[in-house]
Amino acid sequence: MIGRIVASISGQYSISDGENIFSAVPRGIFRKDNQRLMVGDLVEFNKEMNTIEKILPRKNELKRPRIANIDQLLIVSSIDKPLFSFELVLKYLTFANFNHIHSEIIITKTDIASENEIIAKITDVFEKIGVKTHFISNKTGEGIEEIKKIFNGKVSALMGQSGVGKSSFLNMVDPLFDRGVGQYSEALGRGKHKTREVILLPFGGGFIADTPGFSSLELEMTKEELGQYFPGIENLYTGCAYSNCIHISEINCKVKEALNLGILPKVVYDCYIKMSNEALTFYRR
Ligand SMILES: Nc1nc2c(ncn2[C@@H]2O[C@H](COP(=O)(O)OP(=O)(O)OP(=O)(O)O)[C@@H](O)[C@H]2O)c(=O)[nH]1
Ligand SMILES: [Mg+2]
Ligand SMILES: [Zn+2]
Repeated sequence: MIGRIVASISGQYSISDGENIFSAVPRGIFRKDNQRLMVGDLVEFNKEMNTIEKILPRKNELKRPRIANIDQLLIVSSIDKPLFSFELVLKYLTFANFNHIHSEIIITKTDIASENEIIAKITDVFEKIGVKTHFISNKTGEGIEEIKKIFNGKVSALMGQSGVGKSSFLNMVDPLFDRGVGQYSEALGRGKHKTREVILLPFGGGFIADTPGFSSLELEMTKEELGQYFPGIENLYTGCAYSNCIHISEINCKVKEALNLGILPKVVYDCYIKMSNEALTFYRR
């Protein structure tokens, strides 16, 4: 039978065939070939022997969160606690683009936004660079009904820092998910890493992955790649005069032109420059 791995706990895997959940372990052959199973993997399994026989080819795989075969990444970020950061969200968006995975943004905790300006600013910036943004509150339920349809028939993964409300959000989508919810720590400026494992939860004919939060993400990209995948720049760079333009001091640069015309938001360009300074300087072979 063919099924999808939805969870893994110390060498035991839970497999969904779309209706039922089976428990199975990989056959010895996996260890020999050094093949490692991932949540999201489509596998051939033997339901009598409770063994996983084969991994089907993956359409994509991510290291962080560790998951395979997803259709979209939903980047979750809170307005406050932890404080919203354009830099972090743009980094996650770049990561999604680099992996050729569609992404959208979910902004949580609108109920504790001290002013509406930040919501207006976030809306404006991401609208300008063509990324869809959803605003929700897991406390008041604002925006929850509207967002549910984006999950239909897709495998989606939530991604974002600890404490932004990924698990809380899933409980709002379906209370039966019964996800454990952690606490925001003022001292740490983030949550306390409540969710420890990636798990796929069935919803709307597809799945939604709850994932552990993490703050540091190494993009491991060259400066050239950063420009190719950075949101807002990815559609402009081919118009630059120099094919290896990194959009800082070159002449006839489409990116700088868009910035000066107000088409490309300044905050996006500034984050790009900051990340460009941190990016790898060597060329990928
Ligand atoms: N006011 C408010 N608090 C929220 C909202 N969403 C989540 N919280 C709170 O934020 C804290 C962290 O929520 P979690 O759902 O555990 O966050 P998480 O993103 O799953 O965190 P990790 O599992 O550690 O990665 C909890 O105290 C929640 O009650 C929201 O929309 N509004
Ligand atoms: Mg969680
Ligand atoms: Zn340029």
